[in-house]
Amino acid sequence: MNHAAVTYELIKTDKKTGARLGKLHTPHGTFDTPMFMPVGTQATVKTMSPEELKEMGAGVILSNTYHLWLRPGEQIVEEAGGLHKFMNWDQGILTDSGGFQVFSLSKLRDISEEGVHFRNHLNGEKLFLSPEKSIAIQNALGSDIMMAFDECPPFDSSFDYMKTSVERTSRWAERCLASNIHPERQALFGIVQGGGIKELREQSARDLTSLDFPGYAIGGLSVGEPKEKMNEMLSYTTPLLPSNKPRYLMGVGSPDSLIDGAIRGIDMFDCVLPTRIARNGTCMTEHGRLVIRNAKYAHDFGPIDASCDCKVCRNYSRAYIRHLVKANETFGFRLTTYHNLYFLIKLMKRVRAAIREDRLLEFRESFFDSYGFNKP
Ligand code: PRF
Ligand code: ZN
Repeated sequence: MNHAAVTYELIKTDKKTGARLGKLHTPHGTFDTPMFMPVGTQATVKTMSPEELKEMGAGVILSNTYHLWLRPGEQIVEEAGGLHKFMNWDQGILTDSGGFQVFSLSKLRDISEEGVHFRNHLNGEKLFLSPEKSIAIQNALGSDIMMAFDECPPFDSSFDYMKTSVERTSRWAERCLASNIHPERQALFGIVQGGGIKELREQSARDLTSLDFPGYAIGGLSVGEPKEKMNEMLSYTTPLLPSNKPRYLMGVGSPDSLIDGAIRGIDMFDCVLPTRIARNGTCMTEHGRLVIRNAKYAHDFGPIDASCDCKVCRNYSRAYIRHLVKANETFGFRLTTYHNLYFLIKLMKRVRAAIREDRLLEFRESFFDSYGFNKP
């Protein structure tokens, strides 16, 4: 009997690639992997109701320690009975630790061994976040999967800075593990850093795997480096991680990177991309990105994507959605968001079917051709 909050069941490894078919068992359900997790930064996946998320097949959603700590405050979420009850979501929730958000949202910050001093991006107030504080907030939120408090340095940081940072992130990871008061119902994942430097990725993976986390994330990628570099680092890093634990690539959600990540043994992904581009009227389709504001769709009464069977594509036209988006009507953004999330959730289903049927590389080839990634 395994009493860990979250466990990974490996069903099949693709012989030609490193891709894995598996199941993630959590206190709020079991989810097929590889999977894409929609982002609900402020305890809502922007414009979507939990009922819609369930209907489209979302399993685990992501939320943010940093945002919920500042507003409404984790005590209010705890008083509600935890984040699941607060937002009426009975499936999985993963919370990011706040480290990455401090680095991306706050210009003024001061990192020390103890933690990070910075200013609230909403009102300028002085704040402090540490491994212990991040875990205390995540324990109060009650997420199924908590992330360790890490530093994600710029990709082009010097070797010396990157090494100092990786070593501190490892010490922080140990402090995070020691301060989790609910290990039986909240799993804590470690985050491998090391930028584009193999030696440091190896050091980071070695440090973290020796701490025996129930899952591992790969952080510090998709931060502006070329895609080839990200794939090279993934090919190098995933084999350093134990095969009986889930692997999560943080902040990656473009269709090509989801497929290329799965090929390299990644099981979980999250990204604001599908929801963010939806809110400026960009849709993901089988034939690449479609900018719904474009004049050429004014008289187009066909669906966003003829090969999509989502409720938006079954009921609403490009011309109608274009009108709503141009008129800044909220309903337009709900429709594009629903379609984009459905598209990525279905893409992961297709990836899983391809792994099951030993045709992932062939699927990659035909999807890339159709989406336009193979164009010269
Ligand atoms: N660390 C954390 N969250 C993240 C990242 C990271 O490196 C990234 C990098 N792509 C996205 N979100 N904690
Ligand atoms: Zn659709």
